[in-house]
Amino acid sequence: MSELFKNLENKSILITGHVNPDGDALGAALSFKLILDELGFDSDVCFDINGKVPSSLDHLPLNLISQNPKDNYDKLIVFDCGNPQRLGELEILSDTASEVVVVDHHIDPSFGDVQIIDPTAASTTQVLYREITKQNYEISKNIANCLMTGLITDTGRFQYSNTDSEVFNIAAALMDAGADLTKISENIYGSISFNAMKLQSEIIKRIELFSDHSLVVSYVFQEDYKTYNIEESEVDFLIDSIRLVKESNIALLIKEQPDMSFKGSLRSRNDIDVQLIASIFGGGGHKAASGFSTNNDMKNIVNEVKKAIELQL
Ligand SMILES: [Mn+2]
Repeated sequence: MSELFKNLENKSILITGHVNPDGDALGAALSFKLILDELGFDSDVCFDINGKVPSSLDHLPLNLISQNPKDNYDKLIVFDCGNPQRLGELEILSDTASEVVVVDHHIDPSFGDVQIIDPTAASTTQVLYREITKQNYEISKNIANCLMTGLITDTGRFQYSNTDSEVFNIAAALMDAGADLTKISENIYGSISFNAMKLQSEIIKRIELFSDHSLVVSYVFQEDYKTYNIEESEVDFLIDSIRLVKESNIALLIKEQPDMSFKGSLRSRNDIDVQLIASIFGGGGHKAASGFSTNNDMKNIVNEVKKAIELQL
């Protein structure tokens, strides 16, 4: 029996994942919520979310997310989250719970009484899928859509180097279970609002190429959200536009925050490990995709990233 399905009786259960959850964290948490509902176990799903979930993920059953978690839970089931700080405001609940189960594909998660972890897996939904099949649990169409969302987003539509034959086998099984690949892909990658498209052209105008480091950088400022009347949660796709530059291997998008600090998104398409680069700012993620927050200024961020690239050349 999968560890994930043990000790669920008579427990108050919180299902959660990293702050500002992406398609993988949401897909894993919501599919597991649907399973617990079907099995008749009570649970809450809650995340620390600044603002809104991006509309590119609104095909997921976001209505299952509760806004107000209880003060404490017996058990936390945490998806796609490498350390307790990444739970944001919910971190306290991982201290008070008597059991924390972590299901993840980040390298070496630093917490969890039970860890179901495979850093070689492409997505957390892939790790979760294996546990579900161990259980011989039949996957419904809704669950298949949630699991597929994590698979699509964390493999960049089955294109990143983490895409292996197991990923396609799981995707095929999810299609058999009714997952709507076309609808999910359209919502995630083919539905950019007009304003966001205009903002994209501005971000592309600002792009800089540092040839010596095969690095492209662009910037999003607070002012842009006003000018283009767009939510901050709607600009995550911009990193995918700038990373297309042929002369670059590393892409960096620097986003100004309301408190004048900055967030950085990093992508790599060669052996350079952007998790190592993000870690100099206290951030993290994966080898090919990572992020960080910092109070450093923009010039300093670019310089630090260049230095970190040099160390890996
Ligand atoms: Mn993930």
